[in-house]
Amino acid sequence: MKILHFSDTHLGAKRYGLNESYNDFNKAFDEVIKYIDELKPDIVIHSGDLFDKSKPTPLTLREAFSKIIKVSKQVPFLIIPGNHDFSVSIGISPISLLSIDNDKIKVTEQRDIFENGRINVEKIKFQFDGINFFLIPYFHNSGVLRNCIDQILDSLNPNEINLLVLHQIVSQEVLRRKNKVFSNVDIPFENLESFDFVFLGHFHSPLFLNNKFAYAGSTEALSYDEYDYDKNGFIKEQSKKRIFVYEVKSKNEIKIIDEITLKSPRKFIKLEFKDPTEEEIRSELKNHQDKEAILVLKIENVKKDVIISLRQIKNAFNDYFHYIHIDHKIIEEPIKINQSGNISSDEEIEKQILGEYYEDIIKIYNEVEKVDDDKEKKEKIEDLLRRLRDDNK
Ligand SMILES: [Mn+2]
Repeated sequence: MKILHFSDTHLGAKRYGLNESYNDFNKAFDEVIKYIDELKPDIVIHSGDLFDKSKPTPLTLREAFSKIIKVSKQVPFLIIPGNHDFSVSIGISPISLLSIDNDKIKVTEQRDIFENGRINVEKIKFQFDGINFFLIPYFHNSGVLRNCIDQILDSLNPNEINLLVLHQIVSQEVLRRKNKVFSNVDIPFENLESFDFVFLGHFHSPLFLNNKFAYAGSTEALSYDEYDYDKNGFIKEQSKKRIFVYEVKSKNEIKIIDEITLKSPRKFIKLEFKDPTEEEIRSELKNHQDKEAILVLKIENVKKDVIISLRQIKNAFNDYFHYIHIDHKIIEEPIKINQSGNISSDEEIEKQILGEYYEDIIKIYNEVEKVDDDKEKKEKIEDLLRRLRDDNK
């Protein structure tokens, strides 16, 4: 049996607030659909986060559903809701609409799988060609999840082939790579060893653990840190978005037979700087111009005055990239001592600089703080204020 596994398509997402990014997620999804058509697997697994939000727009719903229904006419489609697909209080996602009157699409929902406080294993188990698929919807509460898994394990027939589809964190390795070392694993993969293979969603980079736990990763990046980058700032080949095709021969022979790197995901370039001058940043950017790429400027130890020039750099180079995302950490300013020998506050320093204009400028500035939703306007006003201040230094 041939299984195609993909995950975390996040349809409807808008990355960095960019309208065009809506299409990026759709394009990646379409590319996967194209491969399903070409590769003709016996079954397709989507391990959660089909949508980015629990209430997708009618347009997002219609586009996704028409494509999945079309696919399901050729091949059974198994899918679980991820944490993005539903709100915990309702326990049901829009995905389950797909399975109404369509036994080629299997969806399991939290709302449907419990009876008298216990899980009804039959509701989450599907059989194809003598192979058992267990589809577990995302659980926010790891206690309930572990309980649920225990009940499935009790009912497992060890002579049959048992495959699990899950949207959770199963290893400290995932938390380490997400920089969330103080969070907890939902269920450790050691507790899942009785399954013959576990198809995972939730973590957005492809990751294998112990030969039988596989995160497919997302099909398009929500954030630049889903990728690893080489020293020139380009995405490393092995961290690119991909889908996996498995062949299930027997309990002990479940292997990848095809691994396809997606072509459509948006390019990212990440340039890192430590305590840079404005000129250093500008000359690096000139070497990397790419209108198709999102440029990430990651800057450590930036001084406050360089932040001002970062905005100017961003404006100057905007047309040379698809988008410029700046991620910076501000360096602590050294303590300033005023004339009377006391430590002077930021407010005092501002008063010294702005002089008689101080009150007026603060008034305008507070107004600016309120127009948070209009970033461009805000940046323009801030720029004007800065110029006014510099002229009066
Ligand atoms: Mn996700």
